[in-house]
Amino acid sequence: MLTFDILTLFPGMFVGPTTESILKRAQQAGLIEARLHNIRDWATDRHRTADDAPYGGGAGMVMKAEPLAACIRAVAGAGAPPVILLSPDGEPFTQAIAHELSREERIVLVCGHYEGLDERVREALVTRELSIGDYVLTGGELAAMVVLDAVARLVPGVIDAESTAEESHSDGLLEYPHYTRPAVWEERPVPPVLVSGHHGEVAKWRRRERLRRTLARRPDLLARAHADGHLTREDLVYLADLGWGPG
Ligand code: 58G
Repeated sequence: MLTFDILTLFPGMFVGPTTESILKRAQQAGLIEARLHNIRDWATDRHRTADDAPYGGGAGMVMKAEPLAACIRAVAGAGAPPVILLSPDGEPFTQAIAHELSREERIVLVCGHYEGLDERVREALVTRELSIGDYVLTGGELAAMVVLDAVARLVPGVIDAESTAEESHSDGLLEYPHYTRPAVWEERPVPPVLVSGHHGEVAKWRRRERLRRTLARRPDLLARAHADGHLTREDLVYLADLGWGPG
């Protein structure tokens, strides 16, 4: 069982993603749990203030240290789980990090808002900072949902084990193209090899499609896959035909 504790000023944003489809089923099956905590509940003043103006001046507001710290401490407890802040300044989130996090018992996800949070909370309580990509969002919630989804689907039992082992990025290559009925759609036939019944030929075709696509779209991944020993001699022969060579 993997528990996600999500700290946010807007718990309602998580309703759809956590109450529909696969994450809903995974929670019902007791494989994961997503618990929402409203940071504002930890503000102690009459107006339940969670933000304030920045010292030194400047635009926007900053999340106050006390409510956020109280919330993190109450939720993290004694177990010392990873406390992850979603931010554009974070380490790039990858499939390898998703795998690593899927082996935790508990993960605390902190969603910042406004211009950010008081730096002292980051120093004192945040153990890891992740970014889902080089763009800025209005809050960390959407980034937290991306991490939640990518990690939850790797927890054993959440989805078919075969599809996570085979998929794009676990061996560093992009996926092969998929087809289903009808056999011809708007004059476009399914590649004949897929309906031939020759399983060996299908596997070979799919491997080549993956190599071809990765070369065309993400040559950086191909170089990495080679360095990591994911390419066979046969792969290298095919890639040489396409004009690719390692370095
Ligand atoms: C410091 C600075 C702490 C994630 C800003 C917190 C979150 C993009 C991503 C913040 C985000 C990403 C303020 C609003 C971060 C907060 C939040 N934007 N690329 N926005 O993963």
